[in-house]
Amino acid sequence: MSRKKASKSKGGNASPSGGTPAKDNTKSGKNSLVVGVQANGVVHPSRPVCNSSEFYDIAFKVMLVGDSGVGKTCLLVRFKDGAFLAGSFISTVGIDFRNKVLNIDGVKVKLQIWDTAGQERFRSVTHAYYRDAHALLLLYDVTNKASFDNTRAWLTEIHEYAQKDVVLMLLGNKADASHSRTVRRDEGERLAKEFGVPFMETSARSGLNVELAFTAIAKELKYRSMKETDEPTFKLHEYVSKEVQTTGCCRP
Ligand SMILES: Nc1nc2c(ncn2[C@@H]2O[C@H](COP(=O)(O)OP(=O)(O)O)[C@@H](O)[C@H]2O)c(=O)[nH]1
Ligand SMILES: [Mg+2]
Repeated sequence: MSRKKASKSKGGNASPSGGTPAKDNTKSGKNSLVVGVQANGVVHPSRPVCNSSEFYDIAFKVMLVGDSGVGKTCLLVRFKDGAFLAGSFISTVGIDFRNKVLNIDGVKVKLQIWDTAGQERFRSVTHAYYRDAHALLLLYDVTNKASFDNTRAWLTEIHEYAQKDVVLMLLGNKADASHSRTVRRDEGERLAKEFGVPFMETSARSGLNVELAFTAIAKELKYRSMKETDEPTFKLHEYVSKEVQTTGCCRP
C-alpha cells in the first residue's frame, strides 16, 4: 500500500477517501480545506502551511458533535496535544479540524477530526459535513441533563444526514465532575443500547477513555476498509466494553 504524507497538526486532505489512501494535496503547501470551508460560508481563521513529513496509509474523517459546552474542543485538544484547556477562551467558531495519525496494528491511520460548534446557527453548515464523515462522536455533558436529552435530536439529525454506515459512538463527557453530575452512567448506557451504539464516559480533564474513544473508531474504520480474510473479526462493541475504564478506576 502506498504511503501518503499527513499533516502533523492542522491541514491535510479535504476528502479522505474512506479506505483507500487519501489524495495527497499537501505537497502544494496549500490547504484545500480552507477553500472548502469558505465555500460553505464559514469564515475560518488562517491556517499554517503544511510541511510535515509524517506518513499515513489510510485516512478518515471523524466529526465531534453535540451541544455547545459539552467539551468537544477540549476532548480534541486532549487527544491531539494531551492537555486540558480550562476556561472559555477555546470556544469554536464554525468548523475546525485537527489531524492525528494512529498506528493501528502496523497500519498508519490518519484521523482528520472535525470540531463543530453546537450552536443552532451552525447546524446548516454541519449538515454538509455529516455527509462525508466516516465516524461521528456524539458528546453530551454528564453535568448537564439538557445536553443528554438533546442527544436524541442529534441522533435523529445523524440518521437523516450522515452516511448509513457511519461509525457512531456516544460519549458522556466530564466524567471527572462527580460532584455536579446529573446524568448517571446507566442512563447513558441505556440510551446507547436503545440506539445500538457503543458508549463510554470520558473526561477531557483527566483523560479518561479519550485515547480509547478515538482508537476504537480508528480500529473499526481500519478493519472495515482493509478486511483481509485471514484477519480476526473486529467487533467495536466488544472492544469498547473490554477496554473502557469507569470513573474512580485506575487509569486517567
Ligand atoms: N470538568 C470538566 N470540564 C470540562 C471537560 N471538558 C470540557 N470542560 C469544560 O467545559 C467547557 C466547555 O468546553 P468546550 O470544549 O469549549 O465545549 P464545546 O463547546 O463542546 O467545544 C470549558 O469550560 C471546559 O473547560 C471535562 O472533561 N471535565
Ligand atoms: Mg468547541
